[in-house]
Amino acid sequence: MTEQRGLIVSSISGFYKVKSGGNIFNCKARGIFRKNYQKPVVGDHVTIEQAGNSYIITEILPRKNFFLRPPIANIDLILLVVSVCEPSVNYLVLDKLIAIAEYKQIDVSIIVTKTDLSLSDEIAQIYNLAGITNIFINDLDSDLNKVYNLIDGKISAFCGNSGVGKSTLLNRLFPDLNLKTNPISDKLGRGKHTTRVVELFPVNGGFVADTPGFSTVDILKYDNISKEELSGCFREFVNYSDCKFRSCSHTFESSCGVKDAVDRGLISRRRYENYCAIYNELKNKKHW
Ligand SMILES: Nc1nc2c(ncn2[C@@H]2O[C@H](COP(=O)(O)OP(=O)(O)OP(=O)(O)O)[C@@H](O)[C@H]2O)c(=O)[nH]1
Ligand SMILES: [Mg+2]
Ligand SMILES: [Zn+2]
Repeated sequence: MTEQRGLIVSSISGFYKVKSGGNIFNCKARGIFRKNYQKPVVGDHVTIEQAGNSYIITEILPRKNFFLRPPIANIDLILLVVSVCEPSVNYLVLDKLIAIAEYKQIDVSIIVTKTDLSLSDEIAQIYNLAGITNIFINDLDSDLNKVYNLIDGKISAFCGNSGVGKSTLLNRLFPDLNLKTNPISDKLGRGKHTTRVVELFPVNGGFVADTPGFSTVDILKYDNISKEELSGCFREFVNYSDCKFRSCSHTFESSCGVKDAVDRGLISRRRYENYCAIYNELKNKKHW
């Protein structure tokens, strides 16, 4: 049997599409993976082998990084998509996602949609101060070009709340994708969870992943960041960590460089408050 290498581009209830060379192979995973609590995910580099009329995934090659939600591996860039309204930005969720990306040392940027419906300087103010790239998508080619430049040659995952317009944006960037989109629900003002699975698409100069939307992020369940590691996941804090106490948590201590920077307007108060909220969640982790 000849083995060949490929990249998992989709996964639906135990069936995988693996891109190898110019072809797509429909595969199932070898039974041994489940026994070892391993599960191939989209973005995995794998080896596949023909077995009769079908193909099986025989090995998952080592991962550069891994996300449980959305389930995806080997990402170069995470694009966190938020909309100025319908639904409006949940900054706590956004800062959690940024922290997780920083923890995994994956490049992260923010893309802002629905700027035709409402104006918001807040997002740019907060994240420029933090040094996190944020792109506002208006009906201009120049804005799309900013995104093309960002994702060029990379494997990029578009992530964010349901209904913010991830699939719509991907369709604008790459009209051939023809992804399904849906208006948000009138009654609840929430997205309809239109995209159901993670899927990776080869595009000019890289791969893009569309992912299902979500509304909450449980950093405790999905990642093992310790409270001591959290301030390292807020990149702008690093410049101001000249605190009196060596192991300063930047929450209750006196003579804290981070708190001082917040008071002087050098760190966004919003980011800082979310840091404290996440810190407290992590602190209380043991209790349950
Ligand atoms: N006015 C306006 N509407 C937009 C914009 N982007 C997306 N929408 C609309 O928002 C709705 C939701 O868009 P989708 O692309 O389905 O959202 P999604 O993020 O893929 O949602 P899920 O697949 O559920 O996670 C659709 O009705 C889009 O037409 C925008 O920039 N402006
Ligand atoms: Mg979608
Ligand atoms: Zn401090």
